[in-house]
Amino acid sequence: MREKYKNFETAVIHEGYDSQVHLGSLSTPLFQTSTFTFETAEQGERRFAGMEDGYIYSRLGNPTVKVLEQRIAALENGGAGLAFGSGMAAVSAVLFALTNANDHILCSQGLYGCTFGLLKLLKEKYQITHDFSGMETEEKIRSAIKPETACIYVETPINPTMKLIDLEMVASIAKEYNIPVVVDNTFSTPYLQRPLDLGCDIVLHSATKYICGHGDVVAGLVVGKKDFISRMAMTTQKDIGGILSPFDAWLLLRGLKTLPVRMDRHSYNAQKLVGKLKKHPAINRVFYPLDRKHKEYKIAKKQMKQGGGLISFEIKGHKEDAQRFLNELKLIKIAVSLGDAESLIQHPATMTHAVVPKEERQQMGITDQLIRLSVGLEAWEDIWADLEEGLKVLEN
Ligand code: LCS
Repeated sequence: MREKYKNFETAVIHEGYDSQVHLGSLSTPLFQTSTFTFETAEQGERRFAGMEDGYIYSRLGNPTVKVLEQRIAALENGGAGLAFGSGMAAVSAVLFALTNANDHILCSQGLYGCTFGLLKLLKEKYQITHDFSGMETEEKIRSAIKPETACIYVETPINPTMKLIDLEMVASIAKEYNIPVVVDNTFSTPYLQRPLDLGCDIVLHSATKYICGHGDVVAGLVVGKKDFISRMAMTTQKDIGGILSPFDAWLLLRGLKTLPVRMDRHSYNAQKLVGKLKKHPAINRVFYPLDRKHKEYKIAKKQMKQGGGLISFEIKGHKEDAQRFLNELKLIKIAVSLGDAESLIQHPATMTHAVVPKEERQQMGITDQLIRLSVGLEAWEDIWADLEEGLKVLEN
């Protein structure tokens, strides 16, 4: 892909759109329509039969959404893309497409809370089982693969522990067994990490986060080989129906243009804050991919361009101390979600990962002391001043 625009920073602005076929409109036109008219009944028949290209109904495709799908496909270096009404709509459409009743899914040791919830649902309703693995070594991956393993599903960095998975290693083993590897690339975005280039098969996003970047859309994106994406478009998207609205696609196209600039700034701010947090006496441990002390620093170096905008850290004390600290913050907002211009902070054990039973949560590394910070685009000095002031409550 990306033959048209070699550089990411250019593709993110131009890919998939030609202003000259839209009356010269610089901004992608918003096709805010549910349906498309046919010139004749015969034309309608040909479109439904797939004998003629053209739009039919916005659940089956929309020109504004299409630009976004082509753009993300190019940025991830994949064959085709598909947009959804939320990250979870994207995750569920992919898992429904890849599995049958009684199959097995091998997962990274740690996943976003609702993805965990979806796995539980698949198990209860269709006996689709799953296992978690740290995937630290080839042996660990091999021993976790079963004859009925239908896919390997990983987040890296993992939400919210910031643990990493070696994508090249997982992909090369999965190839031997002919098992597709799905990567949730939400935390990194294609600017920092491109799983398909490392041999993985499908990449997905909660586009609600960095792809949007402005906290005003809930959306999901999937990129993979053309035939897989076409199959999904006609089954687990068309018939389950979790599509993206044209207006939200338009907002995502606008947000996406500044992705590289934003990610550079998020990463820079995060690096500065990691240095400060590590030295603070009220903090036990800090987790950030490109911190030299990170357990999987080598993996981060190998597969990530920069460390991104998420930091997690453990405070000294108990759950109540974590909550007292959050309550002291003024600039940084207490909120789930991430990847916005505003710095956001949350307590995973009682918020994003509250649905995960305590024992499994602890196996994943989500303690009551763990806090996740989504570093915004503000001056890092102001973010640090707020953190430092808030941390004082733990010193008394
Ligand atoms: N994958 C990851 C890694 C996520 O962090 C999220 C949402 C999703 C998928 C689902 O995407 P959504 O449907 O919300 O667009 N993560 C959230 C979080 O950490 N805080 O709030 C939502």
